[in-house]
Amino acid sequence: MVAACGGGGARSPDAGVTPDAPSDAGPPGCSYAERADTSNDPAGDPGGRPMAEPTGLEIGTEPRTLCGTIHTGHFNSDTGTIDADGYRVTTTGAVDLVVRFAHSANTDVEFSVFVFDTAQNPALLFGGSNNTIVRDHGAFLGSLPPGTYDVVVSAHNSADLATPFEYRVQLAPDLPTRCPAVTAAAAYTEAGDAAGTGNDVISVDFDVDPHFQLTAAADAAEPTGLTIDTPTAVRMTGTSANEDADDDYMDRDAYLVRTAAGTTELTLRLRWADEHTDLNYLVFPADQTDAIGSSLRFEGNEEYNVVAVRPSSAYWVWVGSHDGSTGLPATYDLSICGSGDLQLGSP
Ligand SMILES: [Ca+2]
Ligand SMILES: [Ca+2]
Ligand SMILES: [Ca+2]
Ligand SMILES: [Ca+2]
Repeated sequence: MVAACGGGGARSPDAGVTPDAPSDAGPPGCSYAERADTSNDPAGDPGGRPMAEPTGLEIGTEPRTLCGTIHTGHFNSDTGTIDADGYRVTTTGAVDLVVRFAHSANTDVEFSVFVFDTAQNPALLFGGSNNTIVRDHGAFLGSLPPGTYDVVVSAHNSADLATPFEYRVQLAPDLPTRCPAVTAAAAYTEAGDAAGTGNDVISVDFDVDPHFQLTAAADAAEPTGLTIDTPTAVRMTGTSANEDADDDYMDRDAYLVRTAAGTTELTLRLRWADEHTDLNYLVFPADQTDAIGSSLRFEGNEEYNVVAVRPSSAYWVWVGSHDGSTGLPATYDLSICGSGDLQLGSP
């Protein structure tokens, strides 16, 4: 029973065995392999009786990997869709998920994974696309109540491609143990903010375009010297000062970190004490102002999200206290975990 999924290099090391894997699991590392491209697009031509493929997979209990191909030859010029592939899955309990995807396109395409309910007019529940910088893989979080869902994988472009390409989508349980807050001593403590706003770097104002801009000041991201690898999570700590910048934020703190050679994804967990303080974070490629990741909730005293990154690269992690925050100055802890969990196996 378990052999169908064994031996793949693409699975997370803690994936364990996969009981009840369907016999059509396909290549190593795949829990299910696409079978019916021409009819698996739930938004396709009704005359073709399209429907998501019945994978028989339960998700949320252990990592499940869907393997498929973005096929060519049925480009939809109205929507720019190269191919869309739907997969029907179930959950028996309420689940928190981390969804990862990777693909092998050799040209720049928009690649998306969306999760819908199975109503006659399906509702989009959550999903994600490749970001503007990291094009070949991505990750996002979502939660589902017990039920049946369609995972729709799609790729968009201005024209059809010359050649098809492979992809993998992993739906893994996002357990509290995956990236818990680090309780060990901080590996880095904010250093450059004592005399004002020396580390602010980016102004965030949703009333102006672009929303993210370099500040006019001669400030700089703090060079933490930290490299985020996959075995060891790091903790950083800082203070959000009671200091009102001329944007949507009070104090803003930017930190320069690097990713290790095997790190393709970061999970960031930002915590502070007072739930009336509203701290947010953003992730930018170093020296750029296009954010590739964020967590911008308005309630509670924790922000938590994942962001796809490139290995061996430099990033700015920016932490700000939103205007209207009370309880400043507020100390905060930022735990960052690196992952290299999903790689596209050799096609
Ligand atoms: Ca396909
Ligand atoms: Ca299809
Ligand atoms: Ca600060
Ligand atoms: Ca600052």
